[in-house]
Amino acid sequence: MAPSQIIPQHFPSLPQFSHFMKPSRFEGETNYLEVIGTIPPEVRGTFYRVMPDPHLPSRVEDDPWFNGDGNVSAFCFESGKVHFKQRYVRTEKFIKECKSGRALLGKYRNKFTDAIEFTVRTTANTNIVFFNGKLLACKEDALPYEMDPATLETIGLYDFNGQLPSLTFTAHPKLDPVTKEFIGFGYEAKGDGTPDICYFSVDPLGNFTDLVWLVSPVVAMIHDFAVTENYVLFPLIPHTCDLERMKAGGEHWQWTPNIPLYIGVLPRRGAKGSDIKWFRAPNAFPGHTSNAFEKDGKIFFDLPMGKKNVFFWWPDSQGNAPSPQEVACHLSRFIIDPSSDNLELQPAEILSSEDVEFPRIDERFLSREHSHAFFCLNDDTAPTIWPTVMAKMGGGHPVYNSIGRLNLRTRQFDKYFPGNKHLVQETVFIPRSSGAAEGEGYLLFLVNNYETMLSELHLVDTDNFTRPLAVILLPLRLRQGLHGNWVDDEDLKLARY
Ligand code: V55
Ligand code: FE
Repeated sequence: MAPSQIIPQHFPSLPQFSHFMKPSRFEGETNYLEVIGTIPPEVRGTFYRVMPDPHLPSRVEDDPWFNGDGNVSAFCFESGKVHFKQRYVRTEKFIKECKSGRALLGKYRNKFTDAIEFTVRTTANTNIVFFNGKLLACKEDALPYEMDPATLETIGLYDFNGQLPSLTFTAHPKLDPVTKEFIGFGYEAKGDGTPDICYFSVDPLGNFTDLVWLVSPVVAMIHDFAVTENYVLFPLIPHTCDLERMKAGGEHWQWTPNIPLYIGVLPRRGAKGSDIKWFRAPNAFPGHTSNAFEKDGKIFFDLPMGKKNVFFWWPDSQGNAPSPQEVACHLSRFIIDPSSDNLELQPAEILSSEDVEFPRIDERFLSREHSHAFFCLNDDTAPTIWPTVMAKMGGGHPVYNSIGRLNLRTRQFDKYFPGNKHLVQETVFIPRSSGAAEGEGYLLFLVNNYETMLSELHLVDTDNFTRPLAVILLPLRLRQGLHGNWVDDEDLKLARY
């Protein structure tokens, strides 16, 4: 790709840029969204979520969904009303491309294909998390960008006041609900293709208490992780990186079916890098983590897993990848003895036969034994009118038509169906009150409506799971996003000194 390459001023006719997936590219605000039903006044706070949303046509014709610019939506719930705001993260990439009026970034996580040299080339497009008064837009290839929680203005890169030496930071940090510690890591932490992992723990005042450098057995993607009271767990997705391939203009990631699924287990406190144990299971795709906890000296680790390459747009060395329809994930449970020297894991137990991903729990139980999990669900028994949806869907993203809830004690699985021309995005769980029982509260998620080609928010009471309490209508279409979080008004006040 020559730096002078002429880029068309329209998006290519490819699934990831078409129909509902046509970049939304909207910034601004709309107050008093239309509400059908009622929003309980005790639902007070802001739902933040982020979507990859290319602000300009890319230099790479078949650019994957994952490479779009982070565009952050905020839905502020106040006295039963909802106000909407949306703003792109002002990354170095976004700012420089705005100035030159054309795309400058090259392929996903391949700096050798860029038109110019960036200091930081992240799109900050994967998650938006709140910790200690800071709102952080995260992508795993760089440090997060801090944003103003009220205005969504970008403040700048955040390195925990100089305490984080890693070049990267996960998009899935965890908050221990008991100790209020913030736990994170970066991988490829010393640069592209390096096996170094930087694990760290931050106290509630923002001071680092643990920082451990680890070495990964393979340079593989570590998208999500899990924490228990005393351990951290790092599942490696068997997509591996090769710097030489990148220099030749190839992909950062290649599906590698001949390596095991590694799960690194490290004590959370006071550990050295050599304390990590890399447990092994047969090759598989570990998805997002649901939760992990300790019981009877063992670690229970729950996560949806797929047999096939879920990131089908990054094929194996032969160019092989499954078709999107072949990919399915089932909630699975590893039981790990952290004291064992036998690193071969027993096969994971399949906890439910439903096809699920994007697990969420009542995060007041994160790292402790939980009894409920919520998911995006692919329910092939539901009456979705697939020809209508498929014709307008675009593509290149996961497809889920329902929300699921699994009770881990009874194994009962409940389903919420948003409508027959609708798909769902990731849900968040909102406790009914700070003292409410586990799983008692509300689910809130975006719904893609393929009849109106607009977005909606559905608010569902966990006590009446099959019907929405409120449907909140947006006057615009928000393409498929990744992750988001509910931030309670009490916590948001931390940001308003
Ligand atoms: C994921 C998403 C990313 C990424 C790496 O969902 C992994 C997984 C939106 O970007 O860069
Ligand atoms: Fe993720």
